[in-house]
Amino acid sequence: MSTLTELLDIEEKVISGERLSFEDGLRLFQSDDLATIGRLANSVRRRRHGKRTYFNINRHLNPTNVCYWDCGFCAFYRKLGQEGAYTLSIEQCVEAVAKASEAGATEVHIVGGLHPKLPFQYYLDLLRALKLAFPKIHLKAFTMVELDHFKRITHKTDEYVIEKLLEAGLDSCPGGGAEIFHEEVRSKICKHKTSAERWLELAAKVHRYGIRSNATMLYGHIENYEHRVDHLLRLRALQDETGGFQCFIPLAFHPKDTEYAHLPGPSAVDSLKTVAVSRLLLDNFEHIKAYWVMLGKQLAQVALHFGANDLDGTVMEERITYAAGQVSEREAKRNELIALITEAGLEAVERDTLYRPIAEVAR
Ligand code: V47
Repeated sequence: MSTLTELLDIEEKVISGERLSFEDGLRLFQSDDLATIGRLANSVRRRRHGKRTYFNINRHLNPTNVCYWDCGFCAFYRKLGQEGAYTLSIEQCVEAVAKASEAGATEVHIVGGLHPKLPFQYYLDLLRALKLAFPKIHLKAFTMVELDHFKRITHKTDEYVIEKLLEAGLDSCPGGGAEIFHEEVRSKICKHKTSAERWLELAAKVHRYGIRSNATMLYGHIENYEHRVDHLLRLRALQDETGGFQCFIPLAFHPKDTEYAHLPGPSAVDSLKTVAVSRLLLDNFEHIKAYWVMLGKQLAQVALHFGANDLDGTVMEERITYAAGQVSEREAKRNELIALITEAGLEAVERDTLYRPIAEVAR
C-alpha cells in the first residue's frame, strides 16, 4: 500500500532534474499513487513544452499484411495465400496517398508485414512513386524490423539498404517492432523476430545517417514492470549516444484475435502510469506520444496531463490495432484532435513529422 511520502525522494530528483534510476522506475510502476506520478510527469512535460500539444495530419499505409513471422501479439498478419492476405500495388498505394494529400496530409506512415516474395525493389519503387507524386509529403517508413528484413533479402549490408532507401525518398523511420526488449518476454511473444540488440543496432545506424526515428514499447501483455523499466532504460542509453530518437510511444496491447486473447489488456490506470513513467525515465526524449488509436481518444486526452505532449495524427486508415479489436474509430478529423487538446485546457499545435509547427491553432 502506498503512503503519501513514499515517492518524496523521487519527487526531489524530478524537481532538481536528476536522472532517475532503474530502482526509481520500478518504484514508480509499483506505486498506487497515480496522482503523484501523474503530477510529476506533468511537471516535466510543462517544463519542456508548456501547454503546447502536438498533432499532425497523416495517413497510415500498410502495403501488405503478409508476414513470414508469427508474433503472438499480432492479429494483423496473414500467411502468404491465407484468406484475408493482401498486398497493394504501387498504384493502389499512390491512390490511397492521393486522398490523404487532398485532405492536407503532411506525412505518410508506412509499415507492413515481412512478405516472403516481395523484392526490395518494390519498397524502393513505392518510396520513389510516392515522392514523385507528393514531393511535399514526409515519408516515415519501415521499422528496424523491416530494415533487418531488407538486409536479409538483399544479402547486402545495412548501409547499402539505408542508402538505397534514402536515395528513393525515405525521410524518417517509425518506432514499431521494439515490443519488449527483454529476452524473457521477447522469446515468448515474438521469438523469431529481430532481436533487441539488432533493433537497437539498426536504430543507431539509421541515426548516424541523420535519419530521425521513433521508439515504441508494447505493454500490457505478459511483461512485468522490470521488463518495462529495462526497455525504457535501453532506449535512454541509446539516445544518450545518438540523440536520434524524436518521440517515444507506449503502445497499449489489444488482445482480441491474438495468441493472448485470454488476457484483458492494460487498464486505464496502467496506461496512464506507463505514459507518466515513460516521461519521467526518458529524460533525453523530447516527445512522448499518447497514440489515440491504441488508448482511445478519451484516455489519450487524459494522458496529455500525465506526461504526453502529442496525440499523433488523423491516421485515416488504421489496420493493426483494428485487427486486434480496437473499438475506437480508425480515423480522427483535424477538428476533433484540436477539440481533444483544447478541451483539456492545452494549446494545439499542428506539426510536421519533425515537430516543426505548421499552424498554431487558436482556442
Ligand atoms: O510494432 C501489433 C504494435 C506496432 C498489436 O512511430 C500492437 O510514430 C497493440 O509502431 N495491440 C506498430 N499493439 C505501430 C507503431 C506505431 C504506431 C503509431 C505511431 C508510430 C510512430 C508507431 O503496433 C507494432 C506492435 O508493437 N502492435 N499488434 C496489438 N495487438
